[in-house]
Amino acid sequence: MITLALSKGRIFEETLPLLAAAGIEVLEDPEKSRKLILPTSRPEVRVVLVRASDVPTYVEYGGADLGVTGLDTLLEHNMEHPGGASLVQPLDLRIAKCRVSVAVRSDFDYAHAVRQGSRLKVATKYVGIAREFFATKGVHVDLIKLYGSMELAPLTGLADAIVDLVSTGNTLKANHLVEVERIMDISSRLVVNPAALKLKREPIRQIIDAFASAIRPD
Ligand code: PRT
Ligand code: MG
Repeated sequence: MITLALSKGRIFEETLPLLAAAGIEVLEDPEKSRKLILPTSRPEVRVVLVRASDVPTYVEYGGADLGVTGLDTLLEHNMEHPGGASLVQPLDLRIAKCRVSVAVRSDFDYAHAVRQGSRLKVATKYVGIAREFFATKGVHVDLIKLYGSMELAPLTGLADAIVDLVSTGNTLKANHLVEVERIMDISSRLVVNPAALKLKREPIRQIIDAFASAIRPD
């Protein structure tokens, strides 16, 4: 049995064409079914649905043989679990693209605050990425960990800035926030458990090769 960990939503949707290239069709719609283990058209392959931020954990500890996860989630996972068994990362799937950026209220003078060497309050789900970014820049920050709705933090005075994912920029605009720094570009990665890759080499290689052949260039 080969177990693939996916999260519902954009990662699931954008992985479907790659699965199709591997001859794998998921037999149930996760938006309609309550099942967390989904059978596929290949009896030896199943999909498990987990929280996006749990995909690296499932694959690292062997709850799944492989998974699809955003680079944001993968980097943050690796920073929170140093010394964890390293995941094999054979492919950039070029799906679920976005960027990690710093955003502030449109009336906040970020450049001035940075020049002044002010201490910035930064709210984010990406504490590891944010800490490294501001440390490299030489900006002192107080990091406030949030689990969602980061956009609210500058509007309520909880923080001066946020570090969050941006794709179209519409969410920032709707909340009167502006992007002031682009930290990194993000896409989703295939991750594989190293022991599974050894034990189930042939079937896993076949899936990696099929995914590779189906990656779309920009
Ligand atoms: O929701 P949950 O807490 O379970 O997990 P999650 O939010 O991490 O999962 P999900 O499915 O929302 O995101 C999974 C992955 O998709 C992320 O880890 C990214 O790698 C990738 N991705 C790509 C995005 C976006 N684009 C994106 N736009 N993830 C989230 N967003 C959010 C962003 O946080 C912001 O709130 O969409 C909003 C901004 O979108 P725009 O288009 O208005 O800029
Ligand atoms: Mg989400």
